[in-house]
Amino acid sequence: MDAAGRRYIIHADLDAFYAAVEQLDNPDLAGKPVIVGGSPENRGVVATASYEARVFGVHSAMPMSRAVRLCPEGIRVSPRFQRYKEISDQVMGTFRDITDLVEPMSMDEAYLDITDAVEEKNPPLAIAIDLKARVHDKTGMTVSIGVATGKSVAKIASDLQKPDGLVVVQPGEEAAFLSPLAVGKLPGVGPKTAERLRQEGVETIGQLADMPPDWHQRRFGKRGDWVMHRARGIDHDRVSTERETKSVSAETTFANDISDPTELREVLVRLTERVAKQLERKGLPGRTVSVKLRLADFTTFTRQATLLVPTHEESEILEQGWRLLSNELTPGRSFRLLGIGVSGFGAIQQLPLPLAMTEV
Ligand code: DCP
Ligand code: MG
Repeated sequence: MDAAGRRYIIHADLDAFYAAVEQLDNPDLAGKPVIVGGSPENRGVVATASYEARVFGVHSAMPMSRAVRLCPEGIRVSPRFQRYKEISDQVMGTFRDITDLVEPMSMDEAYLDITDAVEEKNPPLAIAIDLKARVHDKTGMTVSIGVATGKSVAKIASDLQKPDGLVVVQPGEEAAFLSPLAVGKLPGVGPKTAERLRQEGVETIGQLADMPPDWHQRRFGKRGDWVMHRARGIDHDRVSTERETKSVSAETTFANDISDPTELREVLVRLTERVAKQLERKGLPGRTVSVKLRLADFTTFTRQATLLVPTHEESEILEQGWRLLSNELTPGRSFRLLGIGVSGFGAIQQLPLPLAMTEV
C-alpha cells in the first residue's frame, strides 16, 4: 500500500481477442469484419467478432447462422485455441514484467496489483500507458485497461472505452465514477437481476448505492453488504496469484445431436477419463460429481451428486456420472452437449457450487 494506505489495481482485457489474433496472423483480415466460431452448417456459435463485425450487431454466443445473416461480408474463421494460448502466455509474461502480482482471470484478462511500482515520477497512468505499449510491441495485441484502487472498479473501467481503452479512476472518485453507470455493469449483477432492479426503479449504480442500508440486506440477503460496498466502489479483494481450482471438468458439443444411450455413454467415458487424469495430476479428490447437459433446443442444465468420501477414481466418477445422465434419458430426447465435472475439493463440506465448465 502507499503512504495513504491505498492500492492501485489494473484490470487488463484484450480487445476482440480471438479475432485480433486472426487479424494479426493474416494481414488480409486487418480492418475487416472477422467472425470467429463454428460453421453455420454445424450449428456453430460465435466465439467473438472483430469490432468491424460488431457494428452489424454480431456478438459472442450468437448462433453463427444469425451472424452470417447480419453481416454477410463477414469472414468466418474457425478458432485455433493453441495459438490463442501462445499469445495469452506472452501477454501474461508482459504483465509479469511489471509486477509479480498478476491474477489471470481467463486467457485474455488479468488483474495486476501495481501498488509497489507506483512512485511520484511513475504514476498509475504512466504505468498503464507503458503496459499498453509493451503488450502491443511484444504481441501486436491492443489491450484495454482500467486503473482503480480496487478490482471491481478497475474491471468496470477497463470495459468503458473499449477497444484500446484506458480509464483511470482517481482515489476517492470511485463512487462518483460508478454513479451514472447502469446497474448491470456491476460485476456480480447479472442480466436478470439488473432487469428486476430496473423494474424496481433502480437503474444506476448510484441509485443502488444510495438505497437505505437495510434495503440491500432485504433485497439480496447474505450478499447485501457485498452489493452495497461494490456499488459504492469499496472493494478490498486482493489480487491473488494462486488461483484455487474450484472444479475440474470436460465437455463436448456434438456435430449432430445424440439420443442413443450407448453413444452417450461412450462420450461420457472419454470425458471422465480426461477429468480423472487431471484430478490425479493435481492431487485433488473431490466429493461432488456433476453432469452438464444441453438439449437440442439449447436448454442447459446440470445434475449433481455428492459423495461421502472424496474421490479421483475414474470408475467411481463414471458410475456417478452415468447414474445422473441415465436419469435424464427418455426416448426421443436428444442432446447437443455433454459435460462432466468434479468439484468440492475443500476439507470442510460445502454446499455444491454450480459448475463452471471449461474445456480441457
Ligand atoms: N469467448 C468465447 N465465447 C464467449 C465469450 C468469449 O469463446 N461467449 C472467447 C473469445 C474471446 C475471448 O473468449 O475473444 C475473450 O472474451 P472477451 O469477453 O474478453 O471478448 P473479446 O476479447 O473477444 O472482446 P472484448 O474486446 O469485448 O474484450
Ligand atoms: Mg477481451
